[in-house]
Amino acid sequence: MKIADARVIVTCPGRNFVTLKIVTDDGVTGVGDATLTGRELAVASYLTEHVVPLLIGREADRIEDTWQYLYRGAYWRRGPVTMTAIAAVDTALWDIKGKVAGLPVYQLLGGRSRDGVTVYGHAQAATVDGLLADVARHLDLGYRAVRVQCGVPGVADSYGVGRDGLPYEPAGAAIPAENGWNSERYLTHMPSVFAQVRSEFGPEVKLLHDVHHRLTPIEAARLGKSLEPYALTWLEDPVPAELQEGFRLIRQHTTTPIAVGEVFNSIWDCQQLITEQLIDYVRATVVHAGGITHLRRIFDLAHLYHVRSGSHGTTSLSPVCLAAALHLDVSIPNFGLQEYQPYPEAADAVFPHSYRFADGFLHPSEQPGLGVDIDEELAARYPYRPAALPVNRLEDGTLHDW
Ligand code: GCO
Ligand code: MG
Repeated sequence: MKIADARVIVTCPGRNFVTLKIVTDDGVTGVGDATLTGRELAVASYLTEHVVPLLIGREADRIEDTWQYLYRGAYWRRGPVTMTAIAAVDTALWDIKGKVAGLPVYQLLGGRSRDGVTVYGHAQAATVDGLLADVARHLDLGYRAVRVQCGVPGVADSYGVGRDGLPYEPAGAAIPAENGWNSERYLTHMPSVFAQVRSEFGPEVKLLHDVHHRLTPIEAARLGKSLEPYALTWLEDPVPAELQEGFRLIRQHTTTPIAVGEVFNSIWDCQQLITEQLIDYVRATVVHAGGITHLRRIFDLAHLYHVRSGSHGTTSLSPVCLAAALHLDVSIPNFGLQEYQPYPEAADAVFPHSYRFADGFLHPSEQPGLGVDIDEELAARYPYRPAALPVNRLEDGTLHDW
């Protein structure tokens, strides 16, 4: 069974998604997500110009060998563009292998380790009252875990808070929007927010919070310590993670669990974080961390060190990535949580899928393969629109992490 065709499909049903579709010589198709928000066309071109020509004529069942060929064979290793492209190929080949075997991909990964995948939703509002209402709404929908983001008085653009209560996952114009930030106001405000959420909803619900890379290690340590009474499930991306040893300082000061990794693209981005037990959850995803093959390697390493998975899963990744993530989530021994932000209708229609949400859990598809596809005709009705993530500045104009 050889690869006969591979094509890259770019579509924008609400936001830009890049999809690789591989077709074998006996007509089996597989899909892989290749979306890298704000840099979509770089991956599309990497795939079209440099990867697709290498795929044609290769054995479709040689997943590991193809992974090594694209990773080692490029000489230039790692990086988000390369690893997202490799992820798309890898994911599509797992999809094909599942279809050929007549099994959902999670069966090829060893079968179920649990009944369902616990997901967390995004509760958010500009004010604490609005936030309490949004947490209540999520609990009514069945969520057992919620990420809590709240506006900060005196800060124009707090991370994670959508305007007019709309879901927050910004990618606006081609030129990035400029947000404003003040860490001191944020550090002062957040403990009172969590105090109110806990006192309103009690100890059962899992509460999470995303700092979105905005603090220094000592500031993050202060935040973690001040939130200890509210028993967070995790504090996410407290600092930018290039400096892995920086997490040691946070660890020395607080027992608030730490999650990190949505921007990681290889096991080398988190090797020290994991082996020195500096984090509790690793948030790498299928699409940005080299596909099912490489992400499983990361989760296996994490398992040895009591680190659990907590994969990124917003609407900035396509339903193809989510479908693939669920097969891993349900099969690995050290699953923690899966992020989930429901897609707008147009995106759901472009990517027909059979995973489903019920009672706070997502359930992977039972169809052979990943159980997700792309409707190419419908996709063509939503042409690519350049859209960038925001940038962030301090009050004196200094560029800060967004
Ligand atoms: C999260 C993330 C996202 C990212 C976004 C970038 O935890 O959900 O931080 O919201 O900002 O996916 O495109
Ligand atoms: Mg995040």
